[in-house]
Amino acid sequence: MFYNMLAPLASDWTLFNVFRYITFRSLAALITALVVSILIGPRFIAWLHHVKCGQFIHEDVKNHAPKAGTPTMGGLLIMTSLGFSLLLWADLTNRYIWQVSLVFISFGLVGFCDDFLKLRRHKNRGISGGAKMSGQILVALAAMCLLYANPDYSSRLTVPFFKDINPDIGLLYLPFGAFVMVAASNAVNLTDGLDGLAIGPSIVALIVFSIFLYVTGNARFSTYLLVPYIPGVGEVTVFCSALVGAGLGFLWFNAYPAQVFMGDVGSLSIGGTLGYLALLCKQELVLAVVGGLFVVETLSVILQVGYFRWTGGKRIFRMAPLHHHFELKGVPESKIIIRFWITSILLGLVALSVLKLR
Ligand code: 57M
Repeated sequence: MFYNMLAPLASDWTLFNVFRYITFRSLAALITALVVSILIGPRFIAWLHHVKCGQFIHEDVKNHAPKAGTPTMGGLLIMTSLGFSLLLWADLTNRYIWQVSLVFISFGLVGFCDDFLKLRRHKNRGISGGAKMSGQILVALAAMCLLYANPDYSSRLTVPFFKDINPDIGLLYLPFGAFVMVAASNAVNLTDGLDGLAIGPSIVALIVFSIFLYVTGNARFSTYLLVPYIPGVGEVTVFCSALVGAGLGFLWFNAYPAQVFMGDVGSLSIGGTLGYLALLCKQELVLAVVGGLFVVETLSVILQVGYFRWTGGKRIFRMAPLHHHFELKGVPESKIIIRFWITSILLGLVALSVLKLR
């Protein structure tokens, strides 16, 4: 709103020029979302308690018992502060801002239905796995159609560290892109099992993608760093920064011991959006590096379930996803969380090196 209202005044008052800069608005968007979520957080959590959004806790991990009744659906707090910040600082005429916001809201809606039913039904039963997956696929395919129809987006893949390898996968780019989004959405959801475990690495990935998006939307930087130039997409940096702010504000309350969980409304929306951001800056494969922690958590589940079926009941890990394995080995929750964060920061730095090493 500020961009659309104040930037045109720059011709009369040069001071208003700052509203044109993506960097200035990104910083402002981050601070706004962070402050808003910290300010409204306590009331919001009290409201979640009031409407009985307490989390059902499984009995198989004993040290989670004290978490019973912690309100879930904190993703709505992230959504509110993100929306407020975007309305103030984003260029509301930019199509990518609307696309990425729609992706965020639509994945969030699928998660909301699941959370809502889990709370209202007996024994934590949400929507069926099939219905949830269909919802995610539908949203992802719709988003991919928008990208595919956009002449600025090619169906070529960017391969990290190899500037000359750009395979064109043609129409397969549609299902491939949808897979990236759905996989990212579920991977973040699987990781969301300890306080701050999902939001920390998500923030790291968002910071990395905000840098990629800024470069991709800038003609000079993209030419210098040999990444595809896509006009207009740099504005999504403002979205990423606002989400970083909203995520940090959520972490304020989700930090161990958590006062609120994000719920599927938070994990599915953040994960699906991370997938879309990777597609928007044409760094689809870099997502597997920056989101390496999510990949490892998901692989631990695939391996565990596969091995369990193959051997008729044996396990590789004490329990999957991987964070439960460490918990059952007696590693304190806060230690697991911090170590996972450190790993994700390292992976974020490796992902950023893609910009220069090729
Ligand atoms: C949801 N949800 C958390 C919270 C959060 C196939 C199988 C691996 C699926 C997997 C699964 O259901 N994963 C997706 C994970 C739950 O958190 C809620 O869910 C939202 C995210 N969707 O926002 O609302 C619990 O996680 C804890 N938590 C925190 N802090 C947070 O900030 O402590 C969450 C957020 C919360 C809270 O305790 O109640 C979850 O873990 O359920 N299933 C599992 O992960 C289960 N693993 C399993 O069954 N493993 C088997 C399989 C692979 C055959 C095995 O290894 O043998 C475990 N889930 C739990 N206990 N809770 C089993 C043990």
